Amino acid sequence: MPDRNRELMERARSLMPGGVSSPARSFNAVAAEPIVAVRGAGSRLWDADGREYIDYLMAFGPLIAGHAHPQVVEAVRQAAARGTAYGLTSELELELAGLIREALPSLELVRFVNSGTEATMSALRLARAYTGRSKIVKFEGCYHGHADGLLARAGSGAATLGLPDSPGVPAPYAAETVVLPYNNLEVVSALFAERGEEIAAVIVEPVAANMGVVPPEPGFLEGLRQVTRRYGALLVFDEVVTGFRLCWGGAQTVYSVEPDLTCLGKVIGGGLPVGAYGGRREVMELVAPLGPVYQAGTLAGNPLAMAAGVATLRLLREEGAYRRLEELSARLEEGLAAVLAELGVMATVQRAASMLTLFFAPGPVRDYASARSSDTGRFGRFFAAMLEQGVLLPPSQFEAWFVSLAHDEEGIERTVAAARRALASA
Ligand code: KE4
Repeated sequence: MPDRNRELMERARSLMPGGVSSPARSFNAVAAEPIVAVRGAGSRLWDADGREYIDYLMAFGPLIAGHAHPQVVEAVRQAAARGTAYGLTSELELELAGLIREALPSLELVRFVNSGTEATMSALRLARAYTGRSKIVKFEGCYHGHADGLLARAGSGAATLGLPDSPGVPAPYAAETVVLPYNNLEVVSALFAERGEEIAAVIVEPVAANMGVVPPEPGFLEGLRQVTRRYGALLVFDEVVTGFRLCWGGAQTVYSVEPDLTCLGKVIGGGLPVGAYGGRREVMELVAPLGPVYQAGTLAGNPLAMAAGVATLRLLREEGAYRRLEELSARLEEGLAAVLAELGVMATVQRAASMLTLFFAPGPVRDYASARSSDTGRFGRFFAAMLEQGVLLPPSQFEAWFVSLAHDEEGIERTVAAARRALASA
C-alpha cells in the first residue's frame, strides 16, 4: 500500500524547510516518520494514510474544546460568510476582549495580535518603553516565541533541537536578555540587588510548559512579584499556554499573583492565529494610537480568529467544563503513574490541570537542568511505540500533552494500556 504520509512529506520537503511550517513539528527528536494531518474531530486525528490517533498534541495547546467542535466551526463559518477581514474594529473583538477581561481583570486594556510571539515581543517593547530600561530577565527552559531577544536558550523547539542561541540574533540583542534558572528566587534576587535599576521586566511562564510541565515552587511567583515591584521592573506573565488552560482565570488566579502585563494566545483563538497582550491601564495607555509605543498588524483581531476564540471561551465558561477537564486529566496522570510503578520505569509524570508531561527522568523536574537529564532517546522510542498503537503525543520530551473537553474515559484507558505495552517493549 503506498505510504501517502511519506510521499507528501517528500513533496513538503521539496517546498518548505524540513517540510514543516514550524520546527516543533519535525519529528527530528523522536524515532518516527512525520505524519501529515488530514482531519481532526474531537479527540481524534487522522493522517494521510487513514490512520486514526487519539490526539494529545492538540496543535500544541489551542484545541481545549477538541478538533472541529461544532460550535467553533459554526461560529467561524458564520463570521467568514460576513467577510474574512475588515481593517476596522469589529464587534467580535469587543466580545473576546470582554470575555478576557471578565476572566483576567488584571488586563484592564488588551491588544490583539496574531501569535504568542507577537504578544510577548510587543509586551516587552512596552515594558522597556514604560520603564525606560532595556534589560529583560527570562528563565532557562521557558519559551516565549521566536522574537530575536527571546531566543537565548529558549525551551520548546530550540531545546529539542539543541540550538541554545539561534544564529542571526545580533549579539547586542542577546546581551539585553539575562537567562536565569527557573524556580530559583535567590539568583533573581541577587541579580536585582546588583543590577535592578537596569531591568525593564521579568517574563515568566507561570507554569512552565516548554521544558515539559514544570510548576512553580511555592513562593517563586510571589517572590518575582515582590522583587520586580521593589526595583520598579514589570512582571510579565506569559500565559500563552496557561491562559484559560489551568482555569478560567489562568495561572494568575491559581497562584493569586497579579502581573503588570499578561500575554495570551492558543486557547483564546480556538485554533486560529491569535495572540494578545494586556495589563494595567497606565502601562497599556502607552500603546499606539494612545501613546508612542508602536505595534500594529493587518490581521490583528481577525474576525474569524475572534469568532473561534469567543466560541471556545463560551464552552469553557459552561458549568462543569473545568471539572470535566480535571477528571479526565487526573485519570490519565494516575493511569500513567500506575504503569510506571508497575513496570519499575525510572520516569515521572508532572501535571498542571489539563496539561502533563511524562519525563524519562527521576522526579521532581524543577528546572531546565533537571528536565535536560531526561532520557530523550527513550522518549523517542516511547513516542514511536505509542504512535504505532494509535496515540499521538507531542514529538518532544520537552512539550506538554494536552487533554481536551472532547477526550473521554475510553480513550484514556486505551492510552494507558498503550503506554503499558510501549514501556514494556521500549
Ligand atoms: P506562537 O508564536 O507559537 O503562537 O507562541 C509562542 C509561544 C509563547 N509563549 C509560550 C509559553 C509558548 O508555549 C509559545 C509557543 N509554544 C510552542 C510549543 N510549546 C509552539 C509550537 C511551535 O512553535 O510550533
